Amino acid sequence: MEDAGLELAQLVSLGASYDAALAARWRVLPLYREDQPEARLKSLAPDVGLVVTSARVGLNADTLQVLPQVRAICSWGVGCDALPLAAARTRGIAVSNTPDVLSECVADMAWGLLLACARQIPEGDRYVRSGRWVAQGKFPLSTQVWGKRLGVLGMGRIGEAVARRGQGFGMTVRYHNRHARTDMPAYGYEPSLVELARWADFLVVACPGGAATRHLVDAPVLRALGPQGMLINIARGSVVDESALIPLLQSGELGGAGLDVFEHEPGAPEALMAIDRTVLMPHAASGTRETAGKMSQLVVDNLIAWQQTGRLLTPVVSS
Ligand code: 8YV
Repeated sequence: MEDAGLELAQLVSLGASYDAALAARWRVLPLYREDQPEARLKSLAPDVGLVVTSARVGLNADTLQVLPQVRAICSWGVGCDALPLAAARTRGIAVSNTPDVLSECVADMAWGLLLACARQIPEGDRYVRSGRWVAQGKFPLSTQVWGKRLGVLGMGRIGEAVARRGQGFGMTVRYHNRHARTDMPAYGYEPSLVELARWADFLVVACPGGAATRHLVDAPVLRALGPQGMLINIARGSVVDESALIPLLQSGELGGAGLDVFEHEPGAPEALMAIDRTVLMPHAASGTRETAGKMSQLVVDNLIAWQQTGRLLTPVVSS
């Protein structure tokens, strides 16, 4: 037993049955019931040995600093940009996330946004509901999807699931990554993101967030994607420079954008809402009942594995 007697601080609920599974094994502090869970966590400091959080809620490095007993942080979600990875590494604290189980649903959402943007589905829906179909007649022509060029920024597990769907649509796929992947001969590697954007009809952002990728998709990349091109982001808002994106969409120098994530969440800039060629979602790409359950189960399984073996099932390996 790695953690006999340790307290487990829950900054987020995993759902009733998963919370109960935790409470059956550990002394749980359900801090998600409080107004300011992290502030409360700081005040409880000394006895907390395990922390359950999420990709969105995260954990601050300065909170970790006042928690001397913490041995493991288990996060719900794949993104690690809100987790104190450097501080955890220095102190030998194990950190897990929930990769793989969400990749297919996130890729589905990328495709939902891509199809919605290209075929103008939300616009068509508004056209029908507002009576303009009857009053004004035929809906304007939209953009073909099948057989087009799909660019993927970040060929990780989610990028791969996005690319696989592209093959079903008869698309040619290229990607940009820090390194070319030798295990993916079907997809072309493009060392320059601007060149990938110039080539692509649709550019899907699927790379991790954080300082290393901040504003990677900037004005030159968006200009290269061009008036017929469309940007899809299911990764992190921080990867796209919104102050460059908005004027290019307004002027028509970029064809459209399907966005599940934004620089300042919750919420999206009014300017993006005012543009017809955007499709906006409230950071919900992984948000299906099925996947949320798998993510919660994986958090519980990570904690049990850590308790029984001292090892996490899906540790975050930070570079
Ligand atoms: C989650 C996500 O909805 O996994 C991630 O990194 O962004 C989403 O799947 C959410 O952020 C988890 O808290």
